[in-house]
Amino acid sequence: MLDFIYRTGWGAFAVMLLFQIPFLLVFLTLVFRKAYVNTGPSEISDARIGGLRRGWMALVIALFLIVNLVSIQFFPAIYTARAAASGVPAIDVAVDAQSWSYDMSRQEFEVGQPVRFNARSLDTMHGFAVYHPDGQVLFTMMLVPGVGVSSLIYTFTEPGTYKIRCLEYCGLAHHEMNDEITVTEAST
Ligand SMILES: [Cu+2]
Repeated sequence: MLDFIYRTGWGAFAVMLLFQIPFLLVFLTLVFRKAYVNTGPSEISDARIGGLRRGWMALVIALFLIVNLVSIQFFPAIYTARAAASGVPAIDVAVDAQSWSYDMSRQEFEVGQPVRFNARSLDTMHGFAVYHPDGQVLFTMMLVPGVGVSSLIYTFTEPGTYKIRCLEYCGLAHHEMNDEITVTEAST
């Protein structure tokens, strides 16, 4: 339903406005008041300023904790650790990225089957990003040459054809560096 905010960029635009406009308005109001309305020393007592400051800090800390606690489950390291701890064996897939293609040991999976992508780059910096059939990025890995294999466990929840794209600029044919994964309904 909200896919258009990912596809069209309106989501990013709205976030930018959300961050810019309220802060700009508060800043301009304060500057205007101090410059033209009340040019004398502050009339607010020190105690009240201290209270405002503590309240503001408490709000910032609460927001920080809430945003992190709610979103942490979407971190690859967290869902990979969860999948590993669940006891369901993951299927290992070797992914070798090389300018400008991927060599994968397997490209067909079933819904609900944890897949451990063991990816590395054989030459320069590459990305390994998996896209949902509707266009959203599910996860992306940055493959740095020389650091060995990076692993991530992902469990597909819907059948379809998933696009893979490189999201690290890697040379002239970077835009051609893509592949596909096919996910089918669970057979059991
Ligand atoms: Cu690339």
